Amino acid sequence: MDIILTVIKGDITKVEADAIVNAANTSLLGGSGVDGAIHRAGGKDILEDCQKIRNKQGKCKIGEAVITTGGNLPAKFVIHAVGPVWSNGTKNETELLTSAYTNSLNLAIQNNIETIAFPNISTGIYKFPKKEAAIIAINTVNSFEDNLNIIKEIIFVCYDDENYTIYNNILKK
Ligand code: AR6
Repeated sequence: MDIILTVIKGDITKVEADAIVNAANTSLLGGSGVDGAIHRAGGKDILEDCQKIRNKQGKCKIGEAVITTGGNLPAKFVIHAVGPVWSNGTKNETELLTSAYTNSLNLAIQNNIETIAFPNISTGIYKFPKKEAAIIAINTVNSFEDNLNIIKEIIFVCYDDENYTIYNNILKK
């Protein structure tokens, strides 16, 4: 069955999906941008889960992802994915951003998540060029194979107008 792809403009902390994805950093202990917004809106249970994960496995590597409760958010889970910092394409940024999306989707399947919402990972503070990041995000989810047919809908949540326009233009084609 095909996965439905949706693009919306808005604040991901308000999205009623089974899981929302956080653009986290390797510390998993919060930050600014969407990470700050998720921890603020979701409350202390999210940070507590992150701390437990830190105690068990240490930091989260770039391109990897971990899952916690959604705390007070409408979403049941938060998947914390760590995207790469843009360094002019010299540090495997494309592969690492692809992995951040793929590992998030794999965690979704493992947790029976049917609807998952992504922010535009790495395109804020981490300065990944927005158009390239959108192409990577869309190609990665389009080529992702969910043989168990668990994921029903993937929502791209764009916060800024520029990303929203870019996503709509790519998906129109
Ligand atoms: N809902 C949806 N998208 C948002 C929201 C929101 N509430 N707030 C911002 N965005 P960024 P990064 C968009 O900087 O580039 C943090 O400090 C924003 O417009 O949040 O991956 C972490 O702890 C942009 O398009 O994440 C890391 O240290 C996108 O989310 C670092 O920033 C990602 O921007 C990660 O940097």
